[in-house]
Amino acid sequence: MKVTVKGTVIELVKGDITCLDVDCIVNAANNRLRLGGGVAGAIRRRGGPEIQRECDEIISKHGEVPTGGAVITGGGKLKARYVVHAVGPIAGEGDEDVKLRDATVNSLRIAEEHGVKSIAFPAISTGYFGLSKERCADVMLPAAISYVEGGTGIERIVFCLFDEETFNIFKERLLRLMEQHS
Ligand code: AR6
Repeated sequence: MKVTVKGTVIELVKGDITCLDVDCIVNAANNRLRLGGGVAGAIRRRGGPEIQRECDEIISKHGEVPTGGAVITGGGKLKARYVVHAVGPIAGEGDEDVKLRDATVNSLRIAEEHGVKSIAFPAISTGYFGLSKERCADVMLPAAISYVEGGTGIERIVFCLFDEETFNIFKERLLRLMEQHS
């Protein structure tokens, strides 16, 4: 499913984010940038050890990444040239919506600063971090739309959802947002 907002395509796809042909993919990261399971595990396996090495370098120079923050590394052996590591909230820690919105917007911002034209997000915080998929869609989709409405050089924003259930939740939310929009 695809919609266009102010010239930028916002697209929903189902599948494995590490297989996408985009300039940049977003990792659902933790504060210490340790590539664990879920999306991070897939990135580690498919992208090779270079990505973790770059993450370790960032941590040793700048310390932990705050929740809601995002940093960027190369894409190692992935098709994507860059990986943005966005730290989403853990369910129950408080201010989850604000932190998830910040993680989304900060990812778009740092990607744009690196000249990225196409970027793919997973449903951040909805795996190991335990946030509901509905809540994630309610935060990430409006955050991306309002970022685009502010004007951007990014041409394509993909939400890559791992399963049918998550895809359908995002689709329903995006359709509703577009109705409000028109
Ligand atoms: N492509 C797209 N989506 C995926 C993929 C994939 N290859 N694999 C899983 N998902 P998670 P979080 C979905 O756990 O909740 C890690 O250990 C998954 O079904 O990756 O933010 C990190 O190192 C879920 O809907 O991220 C962190 O410590 C969504 O992606 C921590 O987990 C996010 O699941 C981050 O937890």
